[in-house]
Amino acid sequence: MRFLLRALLLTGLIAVASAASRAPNLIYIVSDDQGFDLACFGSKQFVTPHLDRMAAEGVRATNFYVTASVCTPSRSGAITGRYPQRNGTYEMIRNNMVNYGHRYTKSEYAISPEMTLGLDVRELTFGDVLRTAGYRNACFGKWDMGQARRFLPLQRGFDVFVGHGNNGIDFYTHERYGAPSMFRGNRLSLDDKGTYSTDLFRREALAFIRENRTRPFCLYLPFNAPHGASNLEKDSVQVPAHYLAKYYPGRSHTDREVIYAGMISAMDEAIGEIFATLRELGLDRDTLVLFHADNGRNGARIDDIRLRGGKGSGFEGGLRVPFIARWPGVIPAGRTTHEFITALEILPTLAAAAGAALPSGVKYDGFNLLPVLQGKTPSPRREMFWDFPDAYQAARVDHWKWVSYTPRGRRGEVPDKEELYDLAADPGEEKNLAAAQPQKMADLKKRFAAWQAEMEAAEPRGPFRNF
Ligand SMILES: [Ca+2]
Repeated sequence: MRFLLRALLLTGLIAVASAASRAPNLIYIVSDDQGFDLACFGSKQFVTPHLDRMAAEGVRATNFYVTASVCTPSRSGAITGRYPQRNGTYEMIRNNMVNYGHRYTKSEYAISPEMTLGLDVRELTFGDVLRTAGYRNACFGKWDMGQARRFLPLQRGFDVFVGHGNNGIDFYTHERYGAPSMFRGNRLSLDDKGTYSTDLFRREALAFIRENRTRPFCLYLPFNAPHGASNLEKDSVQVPAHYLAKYYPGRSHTDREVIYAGMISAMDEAIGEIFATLRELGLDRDTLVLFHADNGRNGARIDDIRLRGGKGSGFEGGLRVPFIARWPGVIPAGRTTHEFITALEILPTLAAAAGAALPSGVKYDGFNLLPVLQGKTPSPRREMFWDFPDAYQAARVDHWKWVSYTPRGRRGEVPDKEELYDLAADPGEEKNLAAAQPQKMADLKKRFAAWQAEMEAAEPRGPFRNF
């Protein structure tokens, strides 16, 4: 208790401690390739009653950004609390240039990037940080930080793991390019082959909550939904038919958008069961739950798109995603915040809620979000930067956004485009102000160059940098 009190004093969280009766449970849920496709964010055609209820009982954020518009570097930023360029995992960890339908042999897969690359083992995850405060940590879902043993969650601060270490799997066979990919702990397991992966992660999450109901726990639940399958023909239906039939009775069940929406509804139902279990066990008020998408929507054109671009792009539709936080009694219900916040804030927020001190000697790029979510202080964040190889560079400084991108092909083959937007007036990035505001654009490029220099000067880490 003395340790907890000291840690709370250090993190300035006495107000939180008096509202919560014990060290809170932490549940951090991530969806995969989901844009603002939730009814509570205005996409009325999506059936997401449980996430909508979470938003009604908590805070919804409209200006939350991830660190990249693709899976791996987005997740590495949140897991470590550090820019991907600092932690070294700034690109995808995947076997590039493989067509759908390719099947690896076991030995061929064993030496491929997906098996040999991972998040630098010197990096600390939020699991590592929470352990110092006595938390029991689980990860169920898409780890995506490498799948050689040294990269798997049990070696990275987590006590329990069921999921896949690579970027994407078939939701039923759990294979990627023909390679079995579902781990139980450190071992590949075929025990659950055939079980829809959203159902599998839900089942494991519910069991973990029950088993640990008398002690503080952290449940990291990175769903692979609604990401497409990675090793099959592109049109395979990766969701149980009853979700399609229940929610979209009038439309074709092979319609890609209907499948996408059904996958989101299956995930939403799983999240609803988690909340029901928290209520049943009396843990509802002792649990902080965070939810966001890892990047924007992948391709599917659904009629109420309001942001430009999607997965893989430097525009808002790739980088800005839905975020919801709920902690009854600590975070007010029914609030919407328009403050500028990012996934770099996740680790410091989990640590602060837990009363865990951040490790000394580690440079973090974010801050504790709780006072912002509570409406007590404005966000201290003024700027954010992105740099994805061969695709885009971007900076947001206050409400200004600079983006440089390759319009097609690979970077360098055609001239990059450079654009400037005033997000306060033009969140859809439709009115390019580059010619009208040359000084503003120069200012943003200068900030980007300074950030880039800082990243290059940082201790080199990760699978891609040459050191
Ligand atoms: Ca993703």
